[in-house]
Amino acid sequence: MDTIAAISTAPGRSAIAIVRASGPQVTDIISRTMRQPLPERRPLLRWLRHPQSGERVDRVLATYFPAPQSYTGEDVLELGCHGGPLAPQLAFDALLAAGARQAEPGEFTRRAFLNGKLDLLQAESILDLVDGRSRAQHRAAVHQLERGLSRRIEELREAIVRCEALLVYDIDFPEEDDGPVPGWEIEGAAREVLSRIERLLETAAEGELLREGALTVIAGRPNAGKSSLFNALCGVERVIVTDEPGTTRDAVEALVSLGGYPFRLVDTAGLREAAGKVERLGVEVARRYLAGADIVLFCVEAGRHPSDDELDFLAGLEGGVPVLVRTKSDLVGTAGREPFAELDAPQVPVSTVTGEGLGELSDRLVETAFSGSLALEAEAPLVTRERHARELRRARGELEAFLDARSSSIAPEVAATHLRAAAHALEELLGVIAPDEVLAHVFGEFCIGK
Ligand SMILES: Nc1nc2c(ncn2[C@@H]2O[C@H](COP(=O)(O)OP(=O)(O)O)[C@@H](O)[C@H]2O)c(=O)[nH]1
Ligand SMILES: [Mg+2]
Repeated sequence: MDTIAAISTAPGRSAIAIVRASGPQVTDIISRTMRQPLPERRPLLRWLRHPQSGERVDRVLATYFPAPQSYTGEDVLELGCHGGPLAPQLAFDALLAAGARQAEPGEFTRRAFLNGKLDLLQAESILDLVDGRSRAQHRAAVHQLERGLSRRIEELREAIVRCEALLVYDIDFPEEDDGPVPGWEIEGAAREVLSRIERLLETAAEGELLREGALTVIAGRPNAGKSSLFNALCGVERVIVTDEPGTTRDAVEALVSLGGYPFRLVDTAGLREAAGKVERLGVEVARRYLAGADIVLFCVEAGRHPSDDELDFLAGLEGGVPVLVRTKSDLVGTAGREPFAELDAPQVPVSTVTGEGLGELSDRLVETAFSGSLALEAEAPLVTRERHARELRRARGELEAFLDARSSSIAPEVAATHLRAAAHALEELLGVIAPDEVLAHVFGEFCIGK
């Protein structure tokens, strides 16, 4: 095993930066770059020197974590050096000159995983913590780091292994019809695991949304107030707003956190040139996003009744759930805010001038996109990645095949192979068994230094 090093903090001007190394040569690197040895697990100020020239590189806060009590489970050296474009780079160069090599993306965490410091689900949660941009995603990631999902998967796996054990008994003593384990008990246990897997799979769609953000497409007639709404929800002046219809040239996308939940907000592209159906109706919409939309925020000025064309557009929506925004509510009195009886979508009067209704709108959006996670208790595990859903579906398929086999005349030895395969899928999910390509995929998403 060689020794890796990386700058672990983001580049740019900053008070401090962290540079670290992990591997068997760490003590050697310490003696080549510092004049005095470092005690274990106690940060001390030291001059870091270039191993060849002996030149002082930086005064650093150096901590030595001996294996196995470190992030990676190996010997680790962590340097808090000065930030900025140059100082961390020079400290890093000194570590390379002393025998380390540049770490691959995610290699520290990969080593932690291989040394049993964390399982694969925890490793993924670290990625979510680093990338997280909403409170809800952060909460799910912390829970996953605490092994919330891991524990649930382990329980399911153990339950399957128990079924296997009961079945082995059945195989060994087939003539004992009324032996200590009647067949229906094994099948009942398998059915119970199956339904728990299904419940977990039900969280997958929203778990994915928590990571990706709910795709929310703003639509409506030119001048309805779409770009103003986009800006108000983003909290910054980003999109050009004018009285001139059709000024938004391209689709604009922003990831925003509303009520602690992530939304991918999309404002309308200029569709003047592409005269499709939507255009003929006089409705602007970011069409290339529409098919995948989770929510369509439809803007109609307060006090104006939606035209038949607009109602047709809403009725023709295939994917996104409509939420009607009665824009420019500051321009009308109470009569102009009356909800349209013929629409059963949520309807919210909003003014980007006074701020009226923006809070209520964000509540409606959270309810519309994340009703499932709102209903879950805070500690319930969520399935957050396609990889998780894939392995759970595989386990589900094998359990179904097992139950089918048991209800036909298939030999118990053959039925048992389905239980083994179901357990195997959950083992891959945890990373107990981790094929290289799975690891490459998981850790390839990390940044260097993590
Ligand atoms: N009084 C008032 N005017 C608004 C409000 N929202 C937008 N407007 C105005 O309506 C016009 C069109 O807005 P814009 O956001 O560009 O509409 P878009 O074409 O749908 O993107 C601009 O003059 C805005 O200043 C609002 O809440 N109250
Ligand atoms: Mg616009």
